[in-house]
Amino acid sequence: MDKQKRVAAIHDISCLGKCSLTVALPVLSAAGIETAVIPTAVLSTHTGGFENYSSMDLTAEMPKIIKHWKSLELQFDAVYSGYLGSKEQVDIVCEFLDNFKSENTLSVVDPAMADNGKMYALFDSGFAAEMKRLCQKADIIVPNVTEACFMLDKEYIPSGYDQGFIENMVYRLSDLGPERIVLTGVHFDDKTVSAVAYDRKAQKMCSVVRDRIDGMFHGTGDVFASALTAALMNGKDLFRATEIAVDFTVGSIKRTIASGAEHYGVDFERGLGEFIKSLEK
Ligand code: PXL
Repeated sequence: MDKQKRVAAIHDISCLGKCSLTVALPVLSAAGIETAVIPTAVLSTHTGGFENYSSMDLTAEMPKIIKHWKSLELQFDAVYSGYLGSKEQVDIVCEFLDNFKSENTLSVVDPAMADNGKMYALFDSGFAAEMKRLCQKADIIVPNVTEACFMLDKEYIPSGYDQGFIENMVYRLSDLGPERIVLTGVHFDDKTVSAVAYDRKAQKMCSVVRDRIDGMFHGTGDVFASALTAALMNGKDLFRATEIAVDFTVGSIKRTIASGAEHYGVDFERGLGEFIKSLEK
């Protein structure tokens, strides 16, 4: 039997709302991956669309967890980070990569901080420069178009851009350092949404295009990035992993709509079976 893969997932715990660690953990675990976690904060809900949420910052705890892990001489096949609460937490994750990233460790950074042209509630636009520092150290980054615009100091355009605009954006993101980019939420027109994956070494770019579904679905960035990481850890190449992650995310949105329930995040759970089957193919 192959050695089991181990991933360090560094995100917040939003207790309700299905994002960050409450998505990363089940998705990676279902994909057969041991998942160690460094929680960055505990919030009663995520900050998108809820009010009066509680929030406890865990910045002070993070170095203690990392110090203990160092003493255990752990090795990780991937380090997967997402929502970080402050510049200090970016510094901690950068240092974590310096300490734990070996030749065989993949670093996946989802610069979770913005969507639909706006930074999330607890950030100002200055935070994009901090996140950019972390992206510079990553092997793969998974920004949406808003996050990419903030990191590249580009004006956000919601839709209708051409292939050249997006290609240029992807090349500039790759110039920051990461060899592979997966840009999400790309609206080439009003009817479709694409994920654009680029592999600099292979000099290849590929778009996974699906029908656009209207509405705001929180946590889909985390569902996507977690599924992508899981697929890569299961030996899929970047383009197949992107396709698997897109279909898992789209399926989760469709189930959420079809069940008509008041949704606190998308129904990814009932797609896990099919997701695992797609990893086995
Ligand atoms: O899904 C991104 C995310 C993660 N964590 C928290 C958030 C958000 C998006 O709003 O608020 C706390």
